[in-house]
This record gives sequence, structure tokens and C-alpha cells, in this order.
Amino acid sequence: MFNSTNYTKCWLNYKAIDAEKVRECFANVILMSADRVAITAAEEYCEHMGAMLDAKIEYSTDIEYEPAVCLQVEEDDDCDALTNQSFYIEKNEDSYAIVGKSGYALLQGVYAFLRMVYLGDLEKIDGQRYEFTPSMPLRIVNHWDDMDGSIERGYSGRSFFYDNYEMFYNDRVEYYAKLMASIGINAIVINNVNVHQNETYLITDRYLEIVRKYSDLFGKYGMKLFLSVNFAAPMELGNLEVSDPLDSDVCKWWEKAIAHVYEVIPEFGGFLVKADSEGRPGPFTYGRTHADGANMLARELKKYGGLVIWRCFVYNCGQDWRDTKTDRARAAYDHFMELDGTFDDNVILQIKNGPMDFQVREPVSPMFGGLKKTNMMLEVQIAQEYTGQQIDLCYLIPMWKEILEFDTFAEGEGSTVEKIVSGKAYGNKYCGMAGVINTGDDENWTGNELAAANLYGYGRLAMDPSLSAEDIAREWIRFSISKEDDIVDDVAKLLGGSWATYEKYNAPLGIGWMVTPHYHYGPDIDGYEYDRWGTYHRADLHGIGVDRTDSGTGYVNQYNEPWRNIYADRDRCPEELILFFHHLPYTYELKTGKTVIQYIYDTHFEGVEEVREMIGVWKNLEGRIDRRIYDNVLERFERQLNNAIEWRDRVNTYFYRKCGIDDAKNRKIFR
Ligand code: GCV
Repeated sequence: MFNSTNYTKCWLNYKAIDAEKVRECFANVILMSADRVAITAAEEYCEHMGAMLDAKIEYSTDIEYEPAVCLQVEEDDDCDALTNQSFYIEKNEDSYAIVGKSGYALLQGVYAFLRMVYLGDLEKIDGQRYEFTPSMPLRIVNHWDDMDGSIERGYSGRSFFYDNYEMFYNDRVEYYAKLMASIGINAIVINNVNVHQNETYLITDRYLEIVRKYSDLFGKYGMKLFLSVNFAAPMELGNLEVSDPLDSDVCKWWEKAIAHVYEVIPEFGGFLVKADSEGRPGPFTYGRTHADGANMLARELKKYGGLVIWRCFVYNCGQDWRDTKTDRARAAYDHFMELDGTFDDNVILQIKNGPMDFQVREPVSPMFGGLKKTNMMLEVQIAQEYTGQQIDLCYLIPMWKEILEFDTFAEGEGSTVEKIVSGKAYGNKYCGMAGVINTGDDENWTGNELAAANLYGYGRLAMDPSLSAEDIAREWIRFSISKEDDIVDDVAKLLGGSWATYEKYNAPLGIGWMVTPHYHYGPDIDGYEYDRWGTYHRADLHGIGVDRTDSGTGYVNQYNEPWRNIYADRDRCPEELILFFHHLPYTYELKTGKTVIQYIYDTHFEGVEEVREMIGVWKNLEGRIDRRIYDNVLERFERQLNNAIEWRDRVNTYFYRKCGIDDAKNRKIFR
């Protein structure tokens, strides 16, 4: 059975603040709304402000009380899915008003206010109204939890939702909902996109009652519950011969199934679907398109206001390594571009950030600059499958910021991914970000204490991409580790440099993979080289890299200009991606004048040294931070150092043996 009782408060850990920061009004909170989520907002205020004032606070509905903090909901008929999430905070003499366009917006306003008080930022809004609308309409977390209790790509214990094909409701689940709401999440998919036999039954009476309890809990915080569904459910549950989306019996089956889900759970959010991907069933079996598949579900869900989130992670996972023309990177675009404009308006395509699969470095998926008449959502992986598995430190916010800031040139200059997935570019109502979550039943939720910064940062970034990665890190540290300036500086430095360090000792220059197959931690340079997954580095005695220009797979043509030309030109291609786009000789000179092989050697030596430096910085914190956190991170760092050494030596030796070129600095390379 999973650990449901022993868990930390994570970042939601308000402590008493200095007396001079306390204002008279803080303890007098007045709720002026009967909305269910507004009541949660008042309760959250009392709990966390109570912790800051070290006092018990109760809210009142008596508006005569002053000075006070007044919580209000001002609904507005013109609001849409995004603007009804807007709130403002205003100071009137000695009182504050926190006003949301909905209960959920008010709750987010309360969290923002609490943060300001705790972090000492409240003065900033004296004399001016602070108005806020989240950037992304949808800010979703995807659980890859299976009902046997395991988590696909989980690195922090077992699922705290399921065990042995049962689903549980307990305090930990309640606390989890609170944690998610506090960072601005507004939808949660509770089961793995790979929907196995038992999970297929989640939409049936076998589990719907307990799913409803979860939905009620999330609803209390203004969040929607979604389920991943099995495209072949009509066959597996309904004994139909097919799951063809154009078959009338199949449509009727879904009509009934969906009607029943909404009968039990009127607030249900909708479905997430992985179809025709890595062995999952889908419309291709019947010669149908993904629009046929998605729209079949969308039509039924629309009757109840539900959404279909349809993943674009569709590629041939049965490739022959000898075939150098088929390119997995091309697959999503090749399948989905021609369907642009044919999806129903309650369908959202969920697109992984890069064209491959959450590598430490990939170009941004060309889908974002391609599709124009389709709702899109950016999928990132908070769980560190390829980025150190929550053993190695890898703070991912800088990566996601780069992705959001990437200019697709879809509608000329300034068409950033952020504009597209926030709906600003094309006025889409349904879009946003989805993050594959990194939680499990470990006491600290995320295995490595510092990995919680990625989860916290994911929510904060999806709410407000204008925040810098450093600001997010510092904020998280002050809630989770310490408010002391030098400690905040040190930990922020560790987080801030960790992605770059990880990249240095990992697969070089955007080529990716080179990992232990299936497990995906630690090096195995040829692990996937002769396999069926379409993930090749093509290293030989002369050079390395995949030619994705016109002379190769032609993938570069999926980008808008100027990227198409930039990526195609090895002299202009961003160097961190050069081996993703080009097959280059080891002696090719990079802009620094360094050859590719020397770059590989140098970065791998540097990566290890940087990990050593990180450990030194961490060790200086001993005795100054919570022992549990200190020990947990130190133990992970020690494993990270071994991992970095293994990567360094295997990569360097592998390439030395391929090309026979010595390290210019004559360091130890095993022969
Ligand atoms: C849930 C990668 C992972 C799989 C994952 C898949 C996906 O291939 O290794 O574990 O499956 O992505 O995103 O569907």
C-alpha cells in the first residue's frame, strides 16, 4: 500500500512573518460570496494567513468589519474561459479587496496575495491596482499513474491514487489538490495515457463513484478532472467488433458511455487520448484520420461542455535503422498538418515540446508554427525521464522558457509559442500547457527535494510566462528551503545552472538519446542505434549527426522561414542543435574554433567538474537548512556525480575509439 499519511507540506509551508510586516487588516477576512470555490479561497486564506500571523483566523461574512481583507467575486457575463480567471487586488485605506471574476479567480487572487505578504512584495501594490489574468487558459497536469500502483516514468515512489487496481481517497489526495491549486493548475488527468485493461473501466460504474469523489475534491478548488481513455473501449467494454470512429454502433456506444459519465459527474472535464501511438489503438486501423477519431468523441462531450485533448505523439515505432529517409522527427507534422481546421472546436491537440521525446535538447516542434486553425496545447515533461530521473538535478524552467519564447514566425515575427498556446495568436478559447507530473508517494512528493521546483515552476510559468526562471526558483526556495539571502542565492545558482550542466555530460549538440534503452537513465551510446524507435545518432569513423536538410530527411522544411534556412545551413544553425540537423565530421569547426570532437571531450569533462562544484556549494549549507532536505539532496548529488562520470567516460571513449582523435588537452580518456 502506498504512503498516504507521511508527506511534507512542500512549498505550501507558510511560517510566521516578522511583526513589522503584519497589518491590522490581515486577521479580519470578509467573504462576500457564497460560491463554493470562493469559500475554499476564504478557508485557504485563513489557514495560510493564520500560519503567517501565528494565530487562528476565521472568516466572517459581516461586511461592516474593518479594516479588513475583503474577498469578492464579480462575475461578468462577457467572460470566457480565460477572462473568468482574472482577478485584481486593491488597497483602500487600511483594507484590501481581492476580487475575482469567478470563485477560481478569487482563489488565485488569494494565493497571489498570500505570496506577496510572505515574500514581502505587498508594498509594490500600494497605490495601484494589481490586475492579473493567467496566460494559459488551461494549465493541466497529466499523471502517468497506473492502477496497479506503478507510475510510468515515475521517480518518486508509487502512485498515491491507486494500488492493486483500487482507487483511494485520503488526506494525501486532499492535500495534493490544495498543492496543485496553489500553483494555478486548473485541470488534472488522473491516469496514464497508456490506458491498460483495468484503467479502461475508469469510465464505468466499476470506478465512477470514486472518480466522482476526486472530481468533487478538485472542483472545490475550481479544477476539472479528466480521464485518459482507451480508443478501443467499445471493443473491450462493449464487445463491439471494431472501434471505427465512423461506425454508428461505435458512436452510439460512446454516446451512452459519455452520457453516463456526466450523469455521475456533471462537472467532468473530458478525455485525454493517446491513439495510434506506441501500440495504442486508434483510427488508423480503420483507415480513418485522427480528426475522425477526435471529433467522434468531441461531438458527444460537447453536449456537456467537455473537451477532447488529443495527443500528437504519433510516429512509427517499428522503424528499420537501415532506413535513413524515414524520420521520426517529421511524424507529428506529417500526420496532423493536413488536418488543420478539421477538428471540432472542443478538441485540443496536445503537442510535445520537441519533435522527438523530451530530450535534454531538441528544437521546438514545428507543429506550433504550422497549425493555425486548431486548438493547441504545449506538453512538457516535469517528470525527469531523460533529464536525470530526479536523481540528477535538472531545473527545467529555463528550457520551458526558451520554448515559450521561441518565435515560430507563423504570422510573421513575434509569433512565439507562448502567443500560440495561450490563445493570443489566433484567439483560441481552449489551449494552454500540459505537464507530465513528477509526483509519487515519497514523503517529499518528488523524490529529489529540489525536483519540486520544477513542479512549482511549471504552474507558475503557465500562469505567468513573464516570470524569469530565476525569480521562480528564488520564490520556490523561499517557500521550501529558506528565506535567508545567501542560502537563496546559493540554491538559486545550483538550480539555475543545472540544465546546462546536465546537458554537458549528456548526449552532445542536440543529438539526444544515447541512453540505456527503456530505462532511460545513464549512458548507452548505441543502446538505441540499431533499434526500431527511430532514435539514431548515425556516428561512424568520420562524423556524427542526422542530416535533416534536403539532402537528408527534409525535416527542416517543416519550419517557417527564417528557421528553415537557418537550420539547413550548418554555419548558421544554433550550435546546441547542430547534430540534430546535420551529420558533421568530427573535425568540423564550431564558431569558437573548437572542433566537434574537442567540444564533446571538453563538455564531458566540464560537466563532471560542475557537478563536483555543485556538491561543494550544497555541502556549505549543512547545518543551515532542514536536515531531511540536506541529506536527501546530498545523497542524490552523490549519485549524480557517478552518473556524470559514467557519461563522461563512456561518451569520450566511444568517440575516441570511433575517430582516434586525441584530446587536445591530454586528459584521461579510457582507450
Ligand atoms: C506514457 C515516451 C515514454 C513513454 C510514454 C510516451 C508517451 O515514449 O518513454 O513511457 O508513455 O513517451 O508520451 O506517450
